[in-house]
Amino acid sequence: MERPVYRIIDANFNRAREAIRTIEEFCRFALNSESLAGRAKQIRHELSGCIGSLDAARLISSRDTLGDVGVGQKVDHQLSRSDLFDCCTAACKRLSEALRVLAEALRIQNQPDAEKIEELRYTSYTLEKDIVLQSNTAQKFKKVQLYIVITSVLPTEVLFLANKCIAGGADCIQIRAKTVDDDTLFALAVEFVRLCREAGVVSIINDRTDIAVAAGADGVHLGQTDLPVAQARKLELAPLIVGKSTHSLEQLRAACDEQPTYVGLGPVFATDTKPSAPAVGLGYVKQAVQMLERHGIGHVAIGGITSENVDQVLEAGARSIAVCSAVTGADDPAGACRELKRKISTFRGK
Ligand code: TZP
Ligand code: MG
Repeated sequence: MERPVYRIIDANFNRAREAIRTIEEFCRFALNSESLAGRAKQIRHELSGCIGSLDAARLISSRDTLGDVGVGQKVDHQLSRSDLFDCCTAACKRLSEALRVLAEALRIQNQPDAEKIEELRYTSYTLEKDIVLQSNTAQKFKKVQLYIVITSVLPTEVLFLANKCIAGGADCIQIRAKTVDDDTLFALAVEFVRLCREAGVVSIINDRTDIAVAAGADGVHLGQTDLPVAQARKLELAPLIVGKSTHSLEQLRAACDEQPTYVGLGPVFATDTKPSAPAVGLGYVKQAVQMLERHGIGHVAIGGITSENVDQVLEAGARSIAVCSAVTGADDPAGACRELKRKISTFRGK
């Protein structure tokens, strides 16, 4: 191969390796995602494997940084980054550019390696997509402190309560209307999503990924017998928050493998809203929060929580609190939300 070809391969191998390392560090340290970091690592190793089959001595001897006319050439904003996500996004773009150049240059003499690099380019596009979806939904859910579940099946009541919860400062609201016809639920969901969006409140639909996606909701909440998380994700048209209920450590471990945006932990206390489920207790909340934080997955503690006992749940480590009857059954649902928010803020020392 001619020297310029070696120079191009050397430069773009370095560029790609540095970019994939930046992506890996973001997945590992910012997203806490073992699976995304593992996928980035795999790309890094496969890339090194491809380049390793070339003549390493010739590659390095062809390097001429001092004589490179491109060194130091900058365009406006080339180096401006607003946050780590921005760094990762820039690295994803740089990675695909470098892989494309590598494939073109390798094609001159080494068709199998060129093909392999092309495969890596496509693998990296999917990785970029999954990183963006995960970051976007995790960021949105991180802001949720008070999550209200509305179980009514009467559309006017659902919208009335949603308005009250918004006025009271709820950060996220879920519609849990299990016995409503699809057309009615869809129309309700559209109106509910509009209300929530205008107020900057996260909107979630229980059970029904199809309705959540069709209505443009921020997310769907899945129970143990609903669609698996991966299948729900196949339906998303925009980043979709996916929540998963758990009632035991065994279910929690399985949920960690599924990588939802957040996991429901409950019922923390026995509750008439879900009478069939035995209470999991505060010990479960404590253990689960620790395990989920290690996996970069959010959580919400749910079940029998009121302004009287919310401090115990916060003490156990819960950062997001879900409440149904203590708000929706209150004479003043907005006031009940405000009181819960006040307790959460006081606990956090704000
Ligand atoms: N999942 C676990 S407990 C529960 C759900 C949906 C019901 C929570 O309702 P409440 O009235 O806040 O106890
Ligand atoms: Mg369900």
